[in-house]
Amino acid sequence: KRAGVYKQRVTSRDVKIEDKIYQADEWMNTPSIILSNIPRRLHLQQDHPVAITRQLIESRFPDYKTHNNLFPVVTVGQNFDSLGFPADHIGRSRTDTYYLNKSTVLRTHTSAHQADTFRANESAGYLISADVYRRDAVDRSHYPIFHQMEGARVWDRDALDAGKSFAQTVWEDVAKIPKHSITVEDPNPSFHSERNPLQDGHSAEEVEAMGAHLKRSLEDVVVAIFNAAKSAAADAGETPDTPADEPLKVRWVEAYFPFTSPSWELEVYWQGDWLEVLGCGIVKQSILDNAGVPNKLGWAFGIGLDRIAMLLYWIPDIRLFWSTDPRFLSQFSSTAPIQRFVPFSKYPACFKDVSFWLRSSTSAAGGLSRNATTTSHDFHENDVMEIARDVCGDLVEDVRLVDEFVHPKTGRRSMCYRTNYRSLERTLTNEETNELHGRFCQQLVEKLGVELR
Ligand code: FA5
Ligand code: MG
Repeated sequence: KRAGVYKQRVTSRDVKIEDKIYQADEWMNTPSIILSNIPRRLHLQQDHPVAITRQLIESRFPDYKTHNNLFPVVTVGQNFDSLGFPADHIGRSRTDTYYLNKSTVLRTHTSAHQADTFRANESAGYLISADVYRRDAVDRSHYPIFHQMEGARVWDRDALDAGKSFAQTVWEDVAKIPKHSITVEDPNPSFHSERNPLQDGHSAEEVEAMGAHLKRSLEDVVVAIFNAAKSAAADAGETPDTPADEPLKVRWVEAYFPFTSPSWELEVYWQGDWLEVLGCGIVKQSILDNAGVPNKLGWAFGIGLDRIAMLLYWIPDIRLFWSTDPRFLSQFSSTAPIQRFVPFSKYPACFKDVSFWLRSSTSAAGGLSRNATTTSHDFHENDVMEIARDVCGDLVEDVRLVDEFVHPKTGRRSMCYRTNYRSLERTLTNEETNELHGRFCQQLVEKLGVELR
């Protein structure tokens, strides 16, 4: 047994997800708490804030074909290979991605459906909204299941009107996008030979035009969202941190994705900070070539719906989306104007620390597990996060590393994590938090082989 690698339910057995059965193998690392939430599909739940956010964005792309029911289990080929992820990309590791078996994962992003959707070739533009799954930190803005919307738009080089260039055709479409008057910072050139290169076969004029269409389309989305948020803020009355008349500020920054070039991210200035809301870029031509549409060129974006919904409604904790409490759900309506979420009373926090020695790394064999820079060879923080989720479900608000040191003589590494136990719906009893914490510590020992201090 490989030391410390978090191997949960590694025995060969069937995993049933709705009406489909998958054969698990030693790559299986998806806990039942994740599997049991797959049917929720919050982006389709009537009057759920994630669904309302999806509908608001869809309304800005009236001619795009929507796909909202794509199944979350995909192949490694769909999630990574088809998009040009290198074989050693960190995203492929079992510390970051939920596997059912060596070749089957829960999609980590909606881009997993890009190649298939381009291949189906049903429309010039499409939108895909779906639940996505990532092993990640535990805090108020991260949850192992969240929702993305993928969007893409292509133009056919072989189907241009007589006498019109590709770039002219695209610029005419740019002119159809509603104008806005917000402040957009976009200090970088549209592409850069080293940092953000053009692809072979794409001219500067073509990429300038598609980049403009992409950026104007997404600025339009952000304007629609923030206008809705601002009128909700105005309804709620001005507060010092949220002046309703504060102008919206957005900026474009250079980015990198294996499946687009050039690539950008859009950030929004919100409550004193720049917040990343989406990634996008010019689709890699190899993806369109492999999808049987080599004559098409276009752009794609991926936006986090939960994050947008949190901004739109002022939802303070991402766990709330999963609540079935009517005090939460009754506050949202797809037909009424957006109104700011009114938190029901905040229940007390309960902090508990756990300190432990990591297993010495001499027994680590490498291989499947990846290493966080701050930890020893066979330890990954996401394993701690997942044990917390597994034991505590939504009763854990936050888990963070508060101390770490290496013993000067033995070379062993000690870590201390602080867990905040808090329910969104009620006050937890002392017995309950003690019991949760006890089980959390015990699972750390059993699953990670650490030694409690
Ligand atoms: C992607 O997932 C790319 N597939 C996006 C893309 C699509 C790029 C098409 C180019 C073309 P990223 O991991 O940055 O990229 O996630 C995209 C968005 O999802 C983020 O900007 C953010 O809004 C949201 N997001 C990412 N991680 C989380 C998380 N843990 N919780 C909530 N939202 C998240
Ligand atoms: Mg990102």
